[in-house]
Amino acid sequence: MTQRSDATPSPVHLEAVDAPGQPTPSAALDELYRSFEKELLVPLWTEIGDLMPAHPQSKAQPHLWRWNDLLPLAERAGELVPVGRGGERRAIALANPSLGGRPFVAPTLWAAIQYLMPGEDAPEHRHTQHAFRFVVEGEGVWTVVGQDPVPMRRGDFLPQAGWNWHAHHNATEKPMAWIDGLDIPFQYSAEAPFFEFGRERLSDAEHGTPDRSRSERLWGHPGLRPLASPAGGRGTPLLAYRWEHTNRALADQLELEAEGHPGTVEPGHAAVRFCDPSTGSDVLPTIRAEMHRIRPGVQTQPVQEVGASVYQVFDGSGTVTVGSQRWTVTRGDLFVVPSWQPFSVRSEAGSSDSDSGSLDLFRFSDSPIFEALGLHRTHEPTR
Ligand code: 1HN
Repeated sequence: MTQRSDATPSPVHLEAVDAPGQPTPSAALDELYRSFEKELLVPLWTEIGDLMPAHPQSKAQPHLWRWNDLLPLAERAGELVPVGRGGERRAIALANPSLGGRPFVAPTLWAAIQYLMPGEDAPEHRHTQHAFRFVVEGEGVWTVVGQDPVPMRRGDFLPQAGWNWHAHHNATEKPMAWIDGLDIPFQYSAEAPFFEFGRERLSDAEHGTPDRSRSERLWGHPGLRPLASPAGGRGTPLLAYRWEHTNRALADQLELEAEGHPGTVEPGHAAVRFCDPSTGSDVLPTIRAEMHRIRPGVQTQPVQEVGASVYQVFDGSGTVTVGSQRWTVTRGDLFVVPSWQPFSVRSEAGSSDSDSGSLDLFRFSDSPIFEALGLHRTHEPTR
């Protein structure tokens, strides 16, 4: 008696091909391949090219989403789609065109635009997925992480490590949009995620609208850590990185360079990484986040890196090259750089709406995953 009915088609499909490194096609080889299929066996010689490429070959594609297309759709969703238990968030994810229509911007990363109407609450829940918010425009939403209300404003970066309870509320008269980044596809493919619903309603205290979160009062002082608080856990204890600080750090790097001192990553290109003040490491175990400022007229060196990055233009405009794709980009636009695709950018002079006159790029990536496993590599082809 066989375990499996012969009528069940095998998911294994093997074809004899006349190609270098392949056995010569014959009736006997066909018969061997049919027997492999029946027994659910796949020989390495038919698969090795895909499984062991000379360098990473991402299934994801470089792709650009324009803020001017995303925002009106999020606004429309605000009119039509209530936010509440079950759906949990009015978040609309970027789907990489070559990842099968799943809400995955890259094989490891999720990126979405989220929208909250005046007076609305997004209910409390927690999940093992690590997350952050980044605000390209607007204000008025407080994200409440572990009962600590954290205001969100343009330029702020708000990380939130997995398994923290969180909810959001819009205390103002205006709707607000922001972007979310999470490691959902990574945890999905690793079959690791857990999720729990929290309380239906926040307390009055959590509906408060303080100017700074308790986490910032404890952890948000440059170079200082509170003695009473425990050493770093799984992700940063600081829940908001304010634009005022990020902006000053970038401006200082460029000023130092102009004065002849080191500090920039390459001429005309300042960059900072958001880090856990208790450890100095990445803010989240699976996600790295950075802000880059490129002086007008500067062209960055092409870089290849293992792992995917997603960028959002925070300010200014420029021309971005990812692999064989090239786009002109402006405020709010989002694009994905798949693993090992060469990336470079040119900042355009005189972009009218820029605060600094430069091109400011927010970046997040899955680099900490690869670094933790000893798989991280970068390559700068022209250096
Ligand atoms: C989530 O909890 C948020 O808390 C955003 O804002 C996006 C996507 C999938 C699952 C949970 C949030 C999410 C999410």
